[in-house]
Amino acid sequence: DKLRHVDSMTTLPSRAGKIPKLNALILGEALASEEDHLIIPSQDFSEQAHVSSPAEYLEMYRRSIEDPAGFWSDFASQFYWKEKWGQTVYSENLDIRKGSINIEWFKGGITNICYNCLDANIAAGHGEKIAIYWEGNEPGVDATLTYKQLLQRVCQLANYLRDVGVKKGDAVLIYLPMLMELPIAMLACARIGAVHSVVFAGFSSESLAQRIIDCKPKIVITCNAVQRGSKTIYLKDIVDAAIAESVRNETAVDICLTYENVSALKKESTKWVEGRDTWWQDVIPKYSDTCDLEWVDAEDPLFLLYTSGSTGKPKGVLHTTGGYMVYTATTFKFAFDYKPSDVYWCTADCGWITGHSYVTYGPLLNGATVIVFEGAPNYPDPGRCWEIVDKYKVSIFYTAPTLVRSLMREGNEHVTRYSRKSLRVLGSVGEPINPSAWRWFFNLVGDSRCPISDTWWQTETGGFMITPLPGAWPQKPGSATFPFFGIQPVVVDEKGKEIEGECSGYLCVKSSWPGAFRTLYGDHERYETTYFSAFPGYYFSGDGCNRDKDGYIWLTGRVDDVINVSGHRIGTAEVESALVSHPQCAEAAVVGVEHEVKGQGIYAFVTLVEGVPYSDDLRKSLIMTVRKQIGAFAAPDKIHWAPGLPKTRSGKIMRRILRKIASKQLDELGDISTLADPGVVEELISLADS
Ligand code: 6R9
Repeated sequence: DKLRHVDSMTTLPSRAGKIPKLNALILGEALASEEDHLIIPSQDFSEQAHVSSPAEYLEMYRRSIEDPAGFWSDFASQFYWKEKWGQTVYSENLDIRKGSINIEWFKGGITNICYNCLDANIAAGHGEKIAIYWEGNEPGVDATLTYKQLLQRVCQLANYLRDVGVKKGDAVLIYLPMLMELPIAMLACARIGAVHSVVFAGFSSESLAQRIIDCKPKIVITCNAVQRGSKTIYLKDIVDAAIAESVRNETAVDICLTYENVSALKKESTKWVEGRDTWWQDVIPKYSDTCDLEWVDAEDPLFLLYTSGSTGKPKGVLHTTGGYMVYTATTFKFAFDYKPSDVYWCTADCGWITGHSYVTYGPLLNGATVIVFEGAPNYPDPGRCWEIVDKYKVSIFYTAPTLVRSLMREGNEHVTRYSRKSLRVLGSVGEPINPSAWRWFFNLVGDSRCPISDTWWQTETGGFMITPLPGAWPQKPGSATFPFFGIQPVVVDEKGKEIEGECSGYLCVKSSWPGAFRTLYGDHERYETTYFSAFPGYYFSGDGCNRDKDGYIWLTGRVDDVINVSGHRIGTAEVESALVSHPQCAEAAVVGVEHEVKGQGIYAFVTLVEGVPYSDDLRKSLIMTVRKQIGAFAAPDKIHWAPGLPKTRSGKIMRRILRKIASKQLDELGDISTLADPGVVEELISLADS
């Protein structure tokens, strides 16, 4: 009976070779073997799902690979296009050996994503449906917006932006916490064809300045302050410092539009620069609540989002309009089995890609009711999430493994005192979810009733790449399972050769998909070298993975110099450059170590300037420097004093050895004979706990 859904499966042809084999017989064998712990969706769930069985998935998947143009055109046609795209639905070159990397979808199609999120849903009769339930930091502080009201708010801001001279293609920088004004600002930009660049409001003034200098926005949108948990963060002060720094770098910001977030701080105590600063509440309500659209090409830019890479300079990932729209909407619908009656909550902040694609665009394009939560998930107590779930009858709950692990430690009673019976689908994103956290999430939070969509994707991919379809797949705790429609993942070895069957290697993708990023802002060459040169012919994700005998994919984490702390990407080089900017730090090498709650923690080896003694105050001051330069979330968990670092004779730091020392796997140090001075290893080990 357990094999109910596992019908016939075959090997399929594809655009560029074979697709991974999904073999029914092997899956059958796996079911029989104890160690795989397959979790089968209930018959009730599967029967009502958009995709009910592996066979149904395969049929759609086959079409998406054999006929991507037809497949994606069908989904694109569900949206409003002022003019349809041209003859060529997509064009792509992912092979650096054949010339410049180039991806285009629906070129020539004229549309507007804000129109499709709002006006189109209102035209379809959903104007009175709740678009956003806003839940403030303090329980009991909340607000709602219907689709109609949301459109009015978006239009007022869009009219203001136009009025102050923001035009199609101009960058607008948004530095806001999770207020309704954040998605409103994003949509207002989209409405007039401006390119939003949201910076997570946990970044420091220096990180913010770096981004302002890179994208040169006409205007910065922020608020006076925000209350997160029991802490108050004065965002306007951070923006003031960032703009001052930008001005020193010949980048002026003419306008700083500041929302008065009264729940956090009184207006009078906010510092003000006359002529530059404007209170949102003083100007925006005066504008008309209807606003003409700027129709844009499918390939016109929608937004920039900075993300960490393996060098110190953040990368401005650029997404365009049409493909991103079609892709976020379609992935949202299928991966969460979304139905119009659902209430959806994604705990991510709009400062990250998850908040772009799956708080804002994907859900609103589907006409969904979305929760926007300003606060911290453990404030005032660790039951807050489930209180919110019960309050709004949340049916789809999407979060990160780090939150699951931290709540797990607080005890089950914080969960079980709430009903949670509205929940139907759970989701996970940001890092691999370890099987024990998966099981707690599934068994306790979801009462063993709700499938978990463990969605693997990246800022660069725009939307889900590898994800379960709840209702279709028997799940294995900790595996992201199979590719979404149209995605052809391949596992390659270090020479870039595709490996078949059960294996481990580097995760690449071999053809484009509508939601793919098109370039790094202002640096197409870096785009090509970072993502398309390591393994020519493929997009390289930077992640390692295993594929098991049943074809399930298991992500194993980054293989480059990026650390994933609580689902936030942090480049080791960024932290190192912050550390060495400290006057008493001569050199630094940063590695990731396993961390019980955060997934990975930041472990920094630090060499001090000659003659400077190591002290606890200095340690604190080094950590403070990183907090100040990047943000609190990037603060090292451990500073390890290193009189010398293990280097090769050519001067390269051997991070492999540092990783072993950091994780105390001293019997796995490997060959250290190639080091210029093997003695430093002993010395480092002896200083580990000092
Ligand atoms: C969406 C997002 C991307 C990196 C990615 C990978 C890790 C994300 C994951 C996952 C395992 C998952 N990652 N989701 N690893 N399973 N379900 O997080 O984007 O911030 O760009 O990070 O996060 O390492 O390469 P982004």
